[in-house]
Amino acid sequence: MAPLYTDETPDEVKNAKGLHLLTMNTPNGQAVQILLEELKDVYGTEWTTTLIDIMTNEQKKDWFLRIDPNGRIPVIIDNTVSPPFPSHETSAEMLYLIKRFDKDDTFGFKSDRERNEALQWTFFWHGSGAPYQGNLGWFNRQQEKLPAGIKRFRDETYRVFGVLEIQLSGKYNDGPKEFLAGEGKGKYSVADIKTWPWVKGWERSGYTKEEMEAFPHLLKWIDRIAQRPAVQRGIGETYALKK
Ligand SMILES: N[C@@H](CCC(=O)N[C@@H](CS)C(=O)NCC(=O)O)C(=O)O
Repeated sequence: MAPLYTDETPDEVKNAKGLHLLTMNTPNGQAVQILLEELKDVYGTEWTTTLIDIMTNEQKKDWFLRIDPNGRIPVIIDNTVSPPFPSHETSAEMLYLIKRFDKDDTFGFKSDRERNEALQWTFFWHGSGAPYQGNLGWFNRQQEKLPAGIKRFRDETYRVFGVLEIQLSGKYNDGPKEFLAGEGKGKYSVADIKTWPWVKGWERSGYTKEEMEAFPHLLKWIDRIAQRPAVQRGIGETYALKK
């Protein structure tokens, strides 16, 4: 089997003994950072971290592509198994982490029905949330403004915020929910952790307070999750690039 690490691989990556995270403090990075911090609070899970400055294109180098052919962060490598197992794509990484390290299903579910609900909302954001909001950011940052591109992704992102609002308001179900998946008021899970780092940035994405007033349950959900110590650590200083 081709080796995962080569001479080019940074020492802190190839010498890592346990779980190792390659990340940058972006919404995708934060999803995995938060889950690891949550697992630490419940089970004492340990890992080491390498911060990748994506602006330098380190993630496009050969050593990185060997670990993640997509050349993007975040990536986790489980060095506790032989050979070491790399996982890319936030949602796949989160599902790997809960399968291996969340034995009590604290951030997942025991029942098939609820587990599938969590998958639906995780995939919803992976496929229909993050790409829209990410592209909105990209179009917003361009010097040359392309109104059709901005409008397309602005409208779609606003629409998917509305989908989350429908779910959290429970208007077609049994009343308001505190979290996206799970019976009754729902339970904080990987589905919320996947979604929150993006949606919390609505202001940065260019939406006004007035526009967001259409989503009162979503705004409360953002605040509810922001209170968690693991969430605050997961988006905090530890993950800031040291210049
Ligand atoms: N679908 C991927 C997206 C990962 C992604 O787009 N990561 C961005 C940062 S948020 C990145 O690495 N960008 C650098 C690049 O495109 O080279 C996931 O969910 O993990």
